[in-house]
Amino acid sequence: MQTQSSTKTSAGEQRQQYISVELRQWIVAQAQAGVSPETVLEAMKASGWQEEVAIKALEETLRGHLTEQAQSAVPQTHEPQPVPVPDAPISDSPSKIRVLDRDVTVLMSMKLPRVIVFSGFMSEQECDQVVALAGPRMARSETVDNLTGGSEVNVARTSRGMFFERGETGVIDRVERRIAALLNWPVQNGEGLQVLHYKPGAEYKPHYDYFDPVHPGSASILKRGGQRVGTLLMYLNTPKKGGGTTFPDVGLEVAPVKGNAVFFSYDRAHVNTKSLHGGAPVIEGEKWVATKWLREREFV
Ligand code: PD2
Ligand code: ZN
Repeated sequence: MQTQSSTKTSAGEQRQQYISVELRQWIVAQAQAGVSPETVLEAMKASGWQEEVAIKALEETLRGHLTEQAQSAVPQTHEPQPVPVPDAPISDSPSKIRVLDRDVTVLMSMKLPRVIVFSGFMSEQECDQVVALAGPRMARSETVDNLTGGSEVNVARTSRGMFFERGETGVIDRVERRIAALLNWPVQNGEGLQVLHYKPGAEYKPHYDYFDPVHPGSASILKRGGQRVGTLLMYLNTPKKGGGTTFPDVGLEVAPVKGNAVFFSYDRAHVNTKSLHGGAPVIEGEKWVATKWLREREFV
């Protein structure tokens, strides 16, 4: 789903801006993290989006998202056939798994929903590196702010999410290879790593990570590599209070601890996977996480 908008710049030349799937995902992530549409609009304008295009992208995306939420409140009837999913080699209950360059500890696992919690998945240094790389990108509008002279824009408070390209830097590439090795799933099937930053009060309301096939926007998203079948959520810091990852169907809450990761899979786009999950409000401190979504096939 890629909408193209054509606008005129002040110089009068024709300029085209694309509303990509990534931008839509980012807008939804901002909304779910509690960032107001006005704030998101300011961030988009500051990073070079024409106001009318930005408003259109926001309206379309949030309207679509609300429809999706309303539809997910309706009991699902059609249950798709299960497909193969990523998984870690824990059938013989190892306490540690050697994953390329690291020993990763298995803290807990459950079958339904399929959830595995790992400790020491990333080193402290890797977490800090990813936050350091992501931070300026979230604040990218500061640079553009200089260009536009829009001093009223407070970038640091607005930009809360970003995506890396797959294999974009050394540390991103290393972490992605580790994910692929741990979960026995090709690197190519992974979406670019997403980083989210939550401040106190911000949360990510319970949702499913798969795309609901009944949603009109899903068809084009699914063309890029099929369904999402698994999520690895990596905690890049430890909030003082709150910010756990919840699985409301089974009353599970995973504590966000720096370097740890929670994996969950869903072999069909259906509530029976019990993969409903959310990010609980941060109560004190802040929260940084990186999300890797895994697709059925190569993500292009
Ligand atoms: O930040 C989280 O805890 C969280 C919770 C639910 C992140 C996601 N979902 C996600 O990135 O999909
Ligand atoms: Zn999620």
